[in-house]
Order: sequence, then C-alpha cells, then structure tokens
Amino acid sequence: MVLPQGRTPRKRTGTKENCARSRTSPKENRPKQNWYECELVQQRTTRSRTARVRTGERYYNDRPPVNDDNNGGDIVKEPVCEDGWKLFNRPSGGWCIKVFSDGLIGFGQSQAKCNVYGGTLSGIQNADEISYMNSEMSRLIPGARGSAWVGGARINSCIGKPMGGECGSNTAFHWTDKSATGIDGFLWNDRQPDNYKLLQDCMVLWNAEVPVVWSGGASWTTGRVDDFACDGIVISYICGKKPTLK
Ligand SMILES: [Ca+2]
Repeated sequence: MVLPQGRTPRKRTGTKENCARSRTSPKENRPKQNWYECELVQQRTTRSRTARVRTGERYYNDRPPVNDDNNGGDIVKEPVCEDGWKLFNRPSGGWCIKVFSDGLIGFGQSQAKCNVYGGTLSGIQNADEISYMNSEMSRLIPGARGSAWVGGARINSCIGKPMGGECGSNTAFHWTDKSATGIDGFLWNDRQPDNYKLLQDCMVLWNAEVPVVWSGGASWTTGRVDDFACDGIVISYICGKKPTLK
C-alpha cells in the first residue's frame, strides 16, 4: 500500500487473520502435516489515521498461530465440546450434541435438563446428525425402541391447524435451538407430520433396533421424526449447545 506522502508509519503490527486449518502443506516433505494458513494483516498508523492493510502475505505454521503484536492472544481458536458431547459443524457454526436416556420424560422436563447442562433441546441440521443421534439412542436405550425429544416446534401460525397449505411438512415447524437451519432435518416418518388431534406441536425422533416397525396401520422408520403432543412422554431427549473456543 502506498501511504500518503509525508505520513510515515509510526507503528506496525501484524495480525494473522482468516486463519484456517489447511491440509496442503507448503513443504512437500511434510505433506500430511496439518497446517494453519492465515492472511497477514497489518495495522498502519499515520499521524492522521489508522489503516488496516491486507498484505496478501500468507502465513503457515504447524501450530495454531498467535498474534505477534503486543495485543497478544490466539487468533485461531478451535471449537471444543465437553466429554460425551459430539461436535458438528453446521452452517451457523459449531454445535455440540449429546443424547440422554434416564427414564421416561416429558418435553418441559427435557428442556429444563438441557438448560441445566448449559444447552437446549437440539434441532437437527441433517441426516448426519440423525445418524449419530440414533446410534446413541440404540446404545443407551434398553431394547432400542423409543423416541427422543428434539428442538423442533410448530410455528405459531400453524398451531391447531391441519397439515396443508402454508403448514406443510417443510414449513409447519421450525428449529428452536437457534443453531439448526434449513429443512434437511425434517426427515419425517411415514404419514408425518399429521398434527394428530391438532395437538402435536412438539417433535420427537424415533429409534428402533429394526429399520421399520408397523403400528397403527403406518410404518415407523428408525431415524425419522414425528410431530408429537408436547404433554406426551418418551424415553430420551437430545440436548445441544455451542462449543467453547479453545
Ligand atoms: Ca404425529
């Protein structure tokens, strides 16, 4: 960058920004090393103003980069989940998920327990998350058959209304965890959501040790969700919370 004439930078500091893990090593003899790649940004202070200058230089290291100015602090922080919680990378950012099964439980009590853990009932971003949730339910639940509360709720304008129109399978519900986005997690079971008796404003995830269970004239496929009455009782609940950055 060309600075205005007569305005000599009095101070230069560099910060390494936009850092990301890179599996492409700048050194061919260490191809498998995890590298961090950053953009070096300098802050140039003149008599009249301070400008942030993107130098275009690339910075590589095999350790998380640390600021080299006096401000200190790591630029790159890794999202970390507590033991027993699994990290997922959602479009909205990292998300830690844990499946619980400690007896029959209602929706309100499940939400309260998730709150105690510093989280909330987890929404579902996609099939990958469902796959993990189901494997955990199978591990935790004796006989591996039952449902878990998840963080999905009927939107206000669809409460008490039959399915259809603006209250379709991709529009009647929303994720309540303030993290999950989109409709990929709306993997509904056969003939669901049905808003049975117009009272099914909550959401559960069904899991069984067999792929399909026939009940009530419908097939219930493991790893699919169902709209469910919020005053119902199920065997499991799934909490989620943001990772900490370390
Ligand atoms: Ca239903």
